[in-house]
Amino acid sequence: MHRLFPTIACLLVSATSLSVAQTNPNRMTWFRDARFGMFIHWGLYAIPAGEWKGKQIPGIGEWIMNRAKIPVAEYEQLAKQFNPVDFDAERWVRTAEAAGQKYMVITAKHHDGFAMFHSKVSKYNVYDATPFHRDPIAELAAACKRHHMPLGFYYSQTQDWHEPDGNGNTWDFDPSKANFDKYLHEKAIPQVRELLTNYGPVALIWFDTPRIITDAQSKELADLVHTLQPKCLVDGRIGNDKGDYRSTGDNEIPVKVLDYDWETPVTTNDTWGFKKNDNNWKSSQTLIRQLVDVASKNGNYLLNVGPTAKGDIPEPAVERLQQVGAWLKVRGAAVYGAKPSPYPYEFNWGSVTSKGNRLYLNVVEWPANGSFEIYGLSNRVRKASVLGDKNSSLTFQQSKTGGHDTLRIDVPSAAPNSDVSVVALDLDATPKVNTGLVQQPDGTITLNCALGKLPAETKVKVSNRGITSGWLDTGETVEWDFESYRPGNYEVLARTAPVRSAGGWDTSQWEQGNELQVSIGDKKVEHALQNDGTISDPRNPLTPDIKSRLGAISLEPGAHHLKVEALKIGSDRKLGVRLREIELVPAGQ
Ligand code: FHN
Repeated sequence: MHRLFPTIACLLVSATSLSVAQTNPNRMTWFRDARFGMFIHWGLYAIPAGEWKGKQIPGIGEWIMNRAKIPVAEYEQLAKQFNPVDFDAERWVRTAEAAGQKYMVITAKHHDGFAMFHSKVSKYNVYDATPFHRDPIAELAAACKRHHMPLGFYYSQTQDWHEPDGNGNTWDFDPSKANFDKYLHEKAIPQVRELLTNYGPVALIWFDTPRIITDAQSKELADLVHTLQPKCLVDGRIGNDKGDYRSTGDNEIPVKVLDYDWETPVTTNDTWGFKKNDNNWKSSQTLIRQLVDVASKNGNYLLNVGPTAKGDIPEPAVERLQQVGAWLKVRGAAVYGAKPSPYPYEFNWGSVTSKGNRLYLNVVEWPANGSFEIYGLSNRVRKASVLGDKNSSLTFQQSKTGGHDTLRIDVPSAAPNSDVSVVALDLDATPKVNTGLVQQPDGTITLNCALGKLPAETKVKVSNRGITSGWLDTGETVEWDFESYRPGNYEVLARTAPVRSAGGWDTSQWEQGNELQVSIGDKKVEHALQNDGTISDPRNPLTPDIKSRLGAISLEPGAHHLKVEALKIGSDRKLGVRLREIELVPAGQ
């Protein structure tokens, strides 16, 4: 059995006292412009591809060792079979390029502890332990260099199921005996040093699952990276807030524009590492929509592929990447180097990106009636056109009715693109919009918890996706100010989310019985949450929400204040109120 080989002296770089931002403020520029990258999960787990000893193992493919509790001695044997004869680094880079991806990140070492590069630190690596006897990371680095494609390395710094001192393997080793600091200094740090020394300029190191890593250890790692390669970025999952940018949860798209640099890793199907029976591919429309939505909120979209044990990126993934690339070829201006939406909230019809005096309306739900409306833009519009159509010039009207700015654009009745059509607006100056919460042209008023106010003293937290947690007490509240423009009766709907279960997000981890009161001034409705229908969120399709009708309220046009309060926590399972938003929908709509 290969064991940890501490053959390289651990020369620890002394911690610099300067902060990251002070040493290299421009490190982020390329990343901000790129917006779209390729993530590659490739390792020994591609051989079992989700099946062990004839049994399908639930969960993501690269976790098979953990999920099936495969002993190190058995899992190691996979190395002897690893011979990806189809691997062609050039082809992978060309695939990423054709998809319009501007950087690539590959698993140099995942939680299984197997290095996909020629490491001198541990013989448990692709060069020494397999019949392949090549260094795919070196080949990929060379191909990326030829194509000027920034390349980053994923490195699992805490979990290492191959090592007694690494974190996570409880089936071979006794965690109480693990010396994580020894592991960090004898394997992780020396291997990160190899990656940053032997493969040319590294765009970023993608650490993952920080778990037990301490503040000092995260800092030591980040300092090592920045000392060896000052331009190399460190992702947010290094832990303890020591990254150059923040990482969201897997497949998680935040609900609002964030004023810092961030990235979301996203699967093309459900797994990261190849799994032969996972055919739950996202449509190219979903991928394109997510990409522009992420850009509209100031983020980067790192889209994963899981190559097979032979070294091929699965065909359904390649097809989708080509479709995304074809879309970007025409409409990339709305994504690359784009700044986020000036509106803080989401639109039902799509998303907004911006660049200088231009706004891009990225429309998924193209209006059937030939008229597209948006409120709250106070600039003069000089021109409206369909991006990608040189001859396009759309007529439009701007008005100030009922005290609010309305832009109405006459659009063709058929969507210019079946995935996401982009309308470019040339403005008289940089975009100026009403950032308050307002009724939308379709009549709906959406009040997401991420944009609401919580009391100064509260146990409730709001996630990136705008969902409350820790709401286990009555009396807790969320409040919003908003403006409505149309008089009438409105249905009051609560949208709540289940808790994640072992199998992912499903509605089994949701419970009814919590009772909410919604008040707008002296008008009130109250009702227990019941399941009136499941809605899948097109931005986060893996995560269903549940709609509950709470009653109806009449509204006059004007400024309003809405408060939602828990009157009863009827929760036996103590899942609490997982409120995402209150929606007001014109009655009968
Ligand atoms: O446990 C890993 C998982 O295998 C995969 O690498 C993802 C990618 O973001 N990260 C971890 C879970 O969040």
